[in-house]
Amino acid sequence: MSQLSLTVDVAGLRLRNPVMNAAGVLGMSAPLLKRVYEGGAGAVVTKSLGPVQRMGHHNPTLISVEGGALNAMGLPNPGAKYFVNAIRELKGKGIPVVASFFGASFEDFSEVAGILSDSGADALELNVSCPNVEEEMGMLGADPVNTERVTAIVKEVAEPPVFVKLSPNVTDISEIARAAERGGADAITAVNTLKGMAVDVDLRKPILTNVTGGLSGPAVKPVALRCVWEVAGAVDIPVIGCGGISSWRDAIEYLLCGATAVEVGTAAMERGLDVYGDIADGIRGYLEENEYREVKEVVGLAREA
Ligand code: RRO
Repeated sequence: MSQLSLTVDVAGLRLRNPVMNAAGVLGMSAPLLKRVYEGGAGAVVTKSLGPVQRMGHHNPTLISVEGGALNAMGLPNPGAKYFVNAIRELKGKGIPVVASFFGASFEDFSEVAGILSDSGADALELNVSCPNVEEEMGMLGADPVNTERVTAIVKEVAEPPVFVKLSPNVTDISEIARAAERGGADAITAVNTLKGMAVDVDLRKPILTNVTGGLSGPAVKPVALRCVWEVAGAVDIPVIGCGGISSWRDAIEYLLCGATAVEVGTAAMERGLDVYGDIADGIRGYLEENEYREVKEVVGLAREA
């Protein structure tokens, strides 16, 4: 029998394999997240939760574009308090839960982190990188001082590890990653969506009601991979890779660049929930074929020139 293990440890969070769903994708209810886990994910990540219920932007909020999808959901969510029961339900089934969250003020970030910490979530993912809202501090993570401050505020109240999810829409992501690390981040998730837009040539108007949206899917992979490369070279905490992963090969590229685990979003919309197990199986096959016994043996190998 093979000794091979897909288990990974992300800042103390032990996962049966390194593949999670990306926040926002299928993370709106306990039954959907349970299906993500049954599809083979190592842990599930919730939609970003805020202090109060939000309806989000008006439709259209999600469209297909060449090479991926463009979304401007606008942080629709039921509110962190309301989602606590869903988190407990998942925990009751033995499913590791990463609770993604945001705030419209520093006080909000602290309050929501406290609620989600008390819910028993296994990790918190601090979203400072939503490209689709302005007044709600979506892009707090464009600034290193704010990133360090909000991370420190959240760390004061959070019991479980805190992953800080960064934006690719910045000049120097390494600087922001180092700021999060200084604030006490336990891991960095890199990256959120790339800001983009699409125009309807017949209506001669932007397609999304919000005008701009976040680009995800295969088109963003080279950019997101470069971000992971830079972040992994800049900090000593684990990095979770996210952006355009739809096959085990994509996932392995991220691991080789220094990611300890990965998140998959858009591919699940196209391929269904088995994509998580398929990618995990593919990682297993790669390790087997190359005679590795643990995922961590390949993490960062492309960096060793
Ligand atoms: O809800 C959204 O519009 C959204 C969020 Br919170 C985010 O972090 N990233 C994204 O592409 N969309």
